[in-house]
Amino acid sequence: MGNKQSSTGGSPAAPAPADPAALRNVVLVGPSSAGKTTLVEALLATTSTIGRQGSVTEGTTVCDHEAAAIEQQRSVGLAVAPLQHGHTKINLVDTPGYADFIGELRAGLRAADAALFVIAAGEGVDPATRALWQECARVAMPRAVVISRLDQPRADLDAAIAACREAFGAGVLPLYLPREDSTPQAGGRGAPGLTGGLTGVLTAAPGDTPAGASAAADGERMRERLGTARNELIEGIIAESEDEALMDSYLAGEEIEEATLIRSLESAVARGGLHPVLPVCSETGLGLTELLDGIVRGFPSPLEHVLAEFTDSQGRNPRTLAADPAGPLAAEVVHTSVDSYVGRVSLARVFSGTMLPERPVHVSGHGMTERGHPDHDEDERVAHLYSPLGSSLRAVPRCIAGDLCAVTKLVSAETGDTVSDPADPLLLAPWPMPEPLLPIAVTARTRSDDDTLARNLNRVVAADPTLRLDRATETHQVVLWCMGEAHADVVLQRLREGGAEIDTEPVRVPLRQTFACPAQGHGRHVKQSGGHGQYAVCDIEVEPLPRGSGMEFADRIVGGAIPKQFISSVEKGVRRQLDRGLEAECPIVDVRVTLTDGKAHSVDSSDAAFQAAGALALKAAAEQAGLVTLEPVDEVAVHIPDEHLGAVLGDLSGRRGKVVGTEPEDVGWTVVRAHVPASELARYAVNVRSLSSGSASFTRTFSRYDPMPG
Ligand SMILES: Nc1nc2c(ncn2[C@@H]2O[C@H](COP(=O)(O)OP(=O)(O)OP(=O)(O)O)[C@@H](O)[C@H]2O)c(=O)[nH]1
Ligand SMILES: [Mg+2]
Repeated sequence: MGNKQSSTGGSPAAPAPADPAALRNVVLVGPSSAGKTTLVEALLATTSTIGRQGSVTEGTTVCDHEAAAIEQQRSVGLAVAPLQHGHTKINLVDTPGYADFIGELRAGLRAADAALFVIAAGEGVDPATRALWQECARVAMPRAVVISRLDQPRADLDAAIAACREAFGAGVLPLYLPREDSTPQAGGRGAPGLTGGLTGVLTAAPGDTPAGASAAADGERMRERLGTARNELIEGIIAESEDEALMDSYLAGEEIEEATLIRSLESAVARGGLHPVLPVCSETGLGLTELLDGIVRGFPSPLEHVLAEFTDSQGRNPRTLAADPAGPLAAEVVHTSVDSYVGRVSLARVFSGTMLPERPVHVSGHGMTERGHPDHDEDERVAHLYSPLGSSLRAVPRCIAGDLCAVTKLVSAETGDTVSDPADPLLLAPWPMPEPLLPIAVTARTRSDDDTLARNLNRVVAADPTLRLDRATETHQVVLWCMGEAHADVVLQRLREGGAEIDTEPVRVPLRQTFACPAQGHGRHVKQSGGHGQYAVCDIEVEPLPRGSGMEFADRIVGGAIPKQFISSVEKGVRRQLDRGLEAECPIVDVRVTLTDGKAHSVDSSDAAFQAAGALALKAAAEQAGLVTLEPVDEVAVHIPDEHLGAVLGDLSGRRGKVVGTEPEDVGWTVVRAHVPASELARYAVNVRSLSSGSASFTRTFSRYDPMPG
């Protein structure tokens, strides 16, 4: 939420509806630069929620308030902007379009009941855009398509609609169309018809003569176009309708009432079968009111959102809840930020019940252990309750089922946690978080930077569930696993907050060594001059074992050459030396060490002396055999569109990768499995993206250690 928690000056008080039917939670999804943040800004200005429309390029928007967003001139995190349109409160949830920030998009999908899928009129539908559409489809998110940036020279509304229909199916149908306008465009910019306003495809009477169409030919063309669009839309609505009476009257050629059509449109959108298209231009204001009307009339309210199952905090007794303000409290933390002034700010979507200030709550977080977030169940207290507007927090008296609110100082609350009544603790399984695959090693320049780094690390990790912190003990590095370079830039910027000098360094991979061949070693630790002496002698044999065997210790002492209690001392000494390693200071693995002989002294032998002798024997054996360095090898699975298969295979062989299989996946996609040394994968997250125009993805899991060449 940035660091300027302030009231919003002249803007109206935060709306706080009492009925979920008067709410719409709408997430904006779409590729980077589609104009989502600008559209939120325009909608806020047009409803007088803010006094003046800010701009992304000037860094003055409500949603892109974080320093990293202003610098990168794109959104880097989810932001909420509520507005009031008529009697409805619309919570706009802006998300970043860039692939690195997919975690923020998923959180936004969780917070909302419907999506505006925003596409710039001049751009086609590229693989990254299709991937975003799939993200929405995966969670069955109802969505409309917004064609934006219509004032730009390359803008072509018809081409954009055609591209969307081709990519997303025949359910993509215009709800509004621009009126033809014979007046010349200001400065000759943009698509024709931009200044004439919009006509509702459903609401305009078929013979309506559009305003501004002075030429009869224009009017005729427009009528035809509207007529075709209207028929297509009505057919689309009827096809998606489950109302047989409606279908019958349509087939009988009866005129269907507008109110019935709009009701049926809303349920077709809610079911996900129909995606109305709305043209907008944030620059000129075209289509903004129509979009707000469309959201109120054509989008589902929280009452229609079928909620996932809640359980008790042990994962038992599944329950179905509804958006009932009088029901049991059940909310989910969809976003967390840690502000240097107000501390932790948890953005919550209330699914059931009503959240009130100054009340105890139960916070449950389960199922994120692998990501470094241990299971937790805590009773805490909500202090104040806020409605966020970008970085500003405005106090509200309550937050009912279906609404979004910000809660400060819930110290244990992490993104994905469930907030409920301490008398009736509930749990909702978190949504799947993406796997970060780009490791960045960070170091602080000075001791005081080190303190700031430690503080900032906690803050940054708490606020970002897509980030994984790995304090790699073997390589003595602090490694942050990020989603990609843009995410890494944001993470570094957050870590440097407060002026800390933080550097990055190449990520080291943890190497191992093993014996090249069998060898023997003699260890003698004898010191008998003055005082208490030390006496230990041992002989060992060391032989290499297959990969992954670890270390085995065997005792072949006969006749009590070393007393029993010192045999384990030798083993301890050998094991410690193996762990410490020798020349390269990396652990020695996959060996069997056999103790064959030795000598002890009745007074001077001790545990410590035999440990030292064991270590010396191992060193001697290693010198005789020579050591082989082993490197970690991962199994990667790369998911690629077929047209990029050749490039990805060529690149894998350049990384010493061995392909172990290629299988077809969905139509046009292949999954390649390969074994690749981890040292070659440090920047694979970046490389694979550029090899495939951003469409490929991959997973990696540790496979084994293999000898390093040369
Ligand atoms: N001319 C014109 N420019 C626009 C319009 N909408 C957005 N832009 C510009 O397009 C660029 C990208 O807009 P954003 O609103 O940041 O796009 P976004 O979809 O939020 O992008 P991400 O945050 O990266 O996902 C900015 O420079 C905007 O000023 C529009 O309607 N007309
Ligand atoms: Mg944005």
